[in-house]
Amino acid sequence: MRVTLYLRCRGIAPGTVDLVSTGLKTDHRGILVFTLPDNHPETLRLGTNDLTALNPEGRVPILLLPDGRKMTQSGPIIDLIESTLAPDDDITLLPTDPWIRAEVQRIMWIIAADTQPYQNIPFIIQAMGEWGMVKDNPTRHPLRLHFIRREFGAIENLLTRCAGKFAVGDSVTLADCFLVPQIRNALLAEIDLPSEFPILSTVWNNLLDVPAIRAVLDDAGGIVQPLVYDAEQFEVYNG
Ligand SMILES: N[C@@H](CCC(=O)N[C@@H](CS)C(=O)NCC(=O)O)C(=O)O
Repeated sequence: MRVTLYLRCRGIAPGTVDLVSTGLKTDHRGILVFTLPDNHPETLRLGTNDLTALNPEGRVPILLLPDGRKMTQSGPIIDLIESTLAPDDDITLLPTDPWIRAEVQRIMWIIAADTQPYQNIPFIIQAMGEWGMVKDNPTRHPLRLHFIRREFGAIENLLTRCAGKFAVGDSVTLADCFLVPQIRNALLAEIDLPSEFPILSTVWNNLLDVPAIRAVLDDAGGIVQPLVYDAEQFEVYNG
């Protein structure tokens, strides 16, 4: 979703980057596993729908270049696409001023490095089932709530100085593209944004008024992150 938000907010012409939906399967723990889509030329060429054939991490997003090279990780993918575009000072999602640019990147890194991996539901399900972590509802697990609250608290503090209408100033930046999916996850965890993180909540409401962002959220199932594990299979696994 970070990359999709970037593409839409940057106004990149549809078709410049084709978005391909992955397939999905569920493993014995109820964890959703991304697969290569049936009948995609790359799936047919590889003769498997195992996503690790394209990305050894088994994660999305993956950017396929026409010459066959593949890039992974949302930040470098965005960077690579941006480097192919003519500069457009009207739609810059990464400001040129060094300090403001670093402020944007700081929020991106807090989300990508310090928040998302620790609240990732597959990781939480595995830690409960295999490494003795306290058992609880995966979406509201204390570990998940802890990391979202800890890092959103830090971001709220930063926003007192850098936020305008959006996370950094009055234009949408990559900081917002990284925040949006994490906020959806916080809403799935039933975190009360307005009372716990009022500035972040105001920024979120402003982001929801941006048509490009609303369109991406609508395509992805709404404002709240939909459930991303098979609850029945999880019950069987978790006992
Ligand atoms: N740091 C990676 C995170 C990618 C990531 O975690 N993607 C999720 C989907 S939103 C995924 O593929 N999860 C599957 C898994 O964790 O096995 C990035 O920014 O691209």
